[in-house]
Amino acid sequence: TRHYNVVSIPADGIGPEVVSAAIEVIQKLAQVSKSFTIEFEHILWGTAYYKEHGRYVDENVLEVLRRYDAILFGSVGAPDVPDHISLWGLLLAIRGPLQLYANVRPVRTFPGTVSRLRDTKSGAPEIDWLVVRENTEGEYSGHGGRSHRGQKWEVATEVAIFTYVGIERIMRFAFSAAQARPKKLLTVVTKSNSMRNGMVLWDEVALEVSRDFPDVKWDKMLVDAMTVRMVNFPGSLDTIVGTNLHMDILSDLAAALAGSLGIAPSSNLDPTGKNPSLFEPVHGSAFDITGKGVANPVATIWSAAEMLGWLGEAEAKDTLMKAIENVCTAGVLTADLGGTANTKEVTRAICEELEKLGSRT
Ligand code: NAD
Ligand code: IPM
Ligand code: K
Ligand code: MN
Repeated sequence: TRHYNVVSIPADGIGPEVVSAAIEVIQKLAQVSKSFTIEFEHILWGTAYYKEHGRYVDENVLEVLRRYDAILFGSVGAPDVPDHISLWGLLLAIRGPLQLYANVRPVRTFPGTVSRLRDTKSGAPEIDWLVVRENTEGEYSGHGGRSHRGQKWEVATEVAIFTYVGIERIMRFAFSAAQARPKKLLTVVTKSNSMRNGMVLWDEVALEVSRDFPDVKWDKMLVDAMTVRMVNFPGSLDTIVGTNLHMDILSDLAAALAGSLGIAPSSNLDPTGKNPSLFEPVHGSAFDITGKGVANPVATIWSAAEMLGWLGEAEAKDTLMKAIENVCTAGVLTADLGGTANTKEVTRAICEELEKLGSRT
């Protein structure tokens, strides 16, 4: 049996609730599959840590994280700390410096969950997309500044930085991800009509990289028109790639169209394998439901399944995905999906389903 050491950073809001649900499920999976063992170490970086120590993470944050095979993350952000402080203090202090440049966000309508599109007259097919988000540069470069603070003539800049190296590596990742899927279809999203520098470079690099993937059908969309296509012609899309900010926005839209933000997973990958990759739900701290025990744990459980797949446990990942789908089909759903189950009930149902699936093999 293979063994993995994973660091969990539950952090803020519903983060601890959904991360502990995912850990419970993963340990059950390890128990029934018998093909791997896994140990979770918890690091309590987050807003409570910040209030005590004046910083969100320890100074040797990268060195600490590199001791593990993977990172399971919850959410950071609290009502009483400005979001740019908390996010740059913790999550964005990891994604960029660890060069987790590919943020992969699969979006699927599960059986049993109600897609926002399912009952439209267009006969919209179910959604099955792979959103690939550039995760280290662009609008999130952190460059910019403010001058004449507090004056009527104050100027603030937010500089989007796009590099050839940064675009080329995410484009190559997206083309090969598209190639590995049955439809072999990639849509490159930009805004190269109004943004005449970085976005034009994105278009040029897409064309260049496409020549190495002759079997991938690809097209280009402007991000505004893309929102319409996602709603009206969801079946025309498969793999989607775009900038850090554009895909941040479109992945929330995609999650809502597929059913709920509560089921949307993400992998923050270092495809070179030099650094541990980070897995987390797409959603945030969800202040409105924190502490109520009603958060949907599926997004984090699915993220943990992606983590197992990334670590090489493809069979265990498939078993877990099957268990999640069966539980959804059976109607054990949290309120965001129209159900009445709470976090613990969904978690327990998935664990019970794993026992059933395990005893059949
Ligand atoms: P959010 O994702 O926290 O919540 C948006 C809405 O979705 C809320 O109504 C919430 O209740 C609902 N929701 C989210 N996850 C859910 C789940 N698992 N089950 C059921 N409902 C769920 O977004 P927000 O309100 O814009 O952000 C709140 C805080 O979280 C902010 O501080 C923000 O910066 C932070 N945030 C962090 C991350 C992250 O750590 N990766 C991601 C997004 C937002
Ligand atoms: C996400 C979140 C983060 C992002 C925020 C909280 C910084 O919205 O992971 O989608 O914009 O990347
Ligand atoms: K998150
Ligand atoms: Mn987001």
